[in-house]
Amino acid sequence: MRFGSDGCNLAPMFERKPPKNVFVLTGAGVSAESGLGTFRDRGGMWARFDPMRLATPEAFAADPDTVIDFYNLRRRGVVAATPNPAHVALARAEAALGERGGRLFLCTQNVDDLHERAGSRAVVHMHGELLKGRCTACGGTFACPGDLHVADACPRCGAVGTSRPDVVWFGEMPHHLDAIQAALATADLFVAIGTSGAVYPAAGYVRHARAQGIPTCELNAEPSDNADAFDEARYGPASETVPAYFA
Ligand code: BJW
Repeated sequence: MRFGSDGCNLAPMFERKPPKNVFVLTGAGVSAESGLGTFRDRGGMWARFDPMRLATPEAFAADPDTVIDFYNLRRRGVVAATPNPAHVALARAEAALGERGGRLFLCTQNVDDLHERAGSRAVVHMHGELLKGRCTACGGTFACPGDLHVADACPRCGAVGTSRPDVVWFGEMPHHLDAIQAALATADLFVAIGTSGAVYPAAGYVRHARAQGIPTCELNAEPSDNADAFDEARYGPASETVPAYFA
């Protein structure tokens, strides 16, 4: 990894002090080239389906079967997908930073497991994980590699009819917010990859980073909604920009 050493492609920003604690925020764009649809691109998920009927607790309460079916379909897509060079580059960057006593904090909004399958060790899923179910009675989570059914019994407490996908819907509190805030507070570089900057609180993290005076960079197919908050931007497919940035 040339990150901060001679020939570093981040020079001159890091000539004097290479980044040690890198905060990476990923979104649907990082998995687009693995064949998983994004949400807000033309033809994206929320252009075809109404998120208020599929991705809110109210939608689930009103029509659990439709919501569960939507996520069962998505889960099958995730299981069939494979990581792309962007996922692999992030896993390598995590290992390389770790070897020199640093840390890459990988905060993903994605509910797929492609970062893990590419070799990333510590992935923080702020919007949950599609391959897990959650019991609304005991709050426990459980592995869910196949279809989920509303009538399934919770494998932890045995309650029936209380299972839901372990994903974060609009109006719900994202997961791991304390760990994310702590990592943001100690980061010396913030990189956002493949996210439109449309969904909060994640979309606000770049401004936290800016307020701390650390460099911020976006790697995206096109300028995001908050592109003006970044010091640097590289536009193109994540499978190319991410390996080049972390080379
Ligand atoms: C490529 C590419 C390629 C394509 N290479 N790039 C202000 C503050 C706080 C909250 C709010 C607020 N204003 C409004 C809210 C409420 C709401 C919100 O943000 N609404 C907005 C729509 C306005 N937020 C919430 O409700 C959140 N909870 C919450 O706020 O709790 C209270 C709270 C208060 C204060 C502090 C903390 C908490 C919960 C949000 C849950 C989002 N859930 C979803 C669904 C998850 C399950 C599922 O998968 O179905 O999460 S919605 C969807 O959007 C999904 C994503 O994780 C999320 C973000 O989308 P992402 O990843 O950015 O995808 P896209 O499609 O938008 O963008 C893809 C990008 O990639 C594009 O730019 C492309 O160009 C690019 N791209 N191909 C590189 N090959």
